[in-house]
Amino acid sequence: MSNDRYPRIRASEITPEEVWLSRRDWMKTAGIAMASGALGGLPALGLAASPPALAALAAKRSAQYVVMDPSTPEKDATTYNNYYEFGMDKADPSNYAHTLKTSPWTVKIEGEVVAPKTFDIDALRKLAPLEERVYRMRCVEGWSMVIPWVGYSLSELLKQVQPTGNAKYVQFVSDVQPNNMPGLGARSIDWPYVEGLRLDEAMHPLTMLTMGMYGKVLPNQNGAPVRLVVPWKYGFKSAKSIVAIRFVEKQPASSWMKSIPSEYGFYSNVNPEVSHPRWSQATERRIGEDGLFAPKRKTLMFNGYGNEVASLYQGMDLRKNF
Ligand SMILES: Nc1nc2c(c(=O)[nH]1)N[C@H]1C(S)=C(S)[C@@H](COP(=O)(O)O)O[C@H]1N2
Ligand SMILES: [Mo]
Repeated sequence: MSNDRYPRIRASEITPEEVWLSRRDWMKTAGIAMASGALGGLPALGLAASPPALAALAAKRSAQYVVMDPSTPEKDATTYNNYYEFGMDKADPSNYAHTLKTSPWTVKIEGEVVAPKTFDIDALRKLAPLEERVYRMRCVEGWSMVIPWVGYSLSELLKQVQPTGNAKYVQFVSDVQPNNMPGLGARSIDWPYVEGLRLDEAMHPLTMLTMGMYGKVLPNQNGAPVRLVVPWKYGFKSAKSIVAIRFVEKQPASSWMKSIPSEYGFYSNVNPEVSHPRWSQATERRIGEDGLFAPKRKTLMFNGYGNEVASLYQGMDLRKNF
């Protein structure tokens, strides 16, 4: 599949972080309005409204899965987001995602399973004990955060539906709400946003079905009411606002592979040795901690989760399977 007929992705989406930020700085300096309403033609949906208070979501802190790095300030983790259904600017999700309708909410488990089931969000919150896990997260754009998530291993849910012998992969489907998502018009992605994992990756205990962060339910901009978190892969694997989980036999489509297959592979493991075709992945900027010109951190293989996950890829060429 070729992508060269016409550019489907806007520059703001694909430029490395530094370039994008300096462009924003330039726009600020030049006095160009930064509100998305002015830039992207999005309606100014309640920009003045204060964010709704989020309900607490109590969880026991995991004994196993807490990284030592200090957590990213909540303010940064909830205002610097990628959620393209709400626009492409980092501030768009926090400005616009209050229109996301998160109740009622169900997640369908379907495909190659003996017992297909639909769970509503209350059932999901009660399905297994909620844990707080502090994970390192790394976006393919070159920035990272450390986030205290609330949820449990996705395997707790998947094992309840008994995958058949044909199930080799799992696909995750985000919601599409045409009236509530001002970013859908961009057409850079073929909605709904979809992602996929191999079955053993989906069943790995680190892979988390996530319903909260910072001790509260997920804010809409972070993927309310339920999302995936896969800490050893680039952030785009962690699909937000999931409505369906499908067991499939063949490697499923993922939105970024469909958009730009030459740049985004199925595996998307964090790997400092495999550069993105247009920028290095050797280092990262930790959001909230470092200034734009502060020294960057070295990116770790599998985002630092090699002890846990390297065995999943034994014998695979991780340059080919990027
Ligand atoms: N449905 C959906 N899920 C998504 C995205 C998106 O645009 N739409 N962006 C991905 C990307 S690129 C990243 S880096 C993370 C960001 O998660 P955060 O905003 O909670 O940090 O969400 C991922 N999940
Ligand atoms: Mo990302």
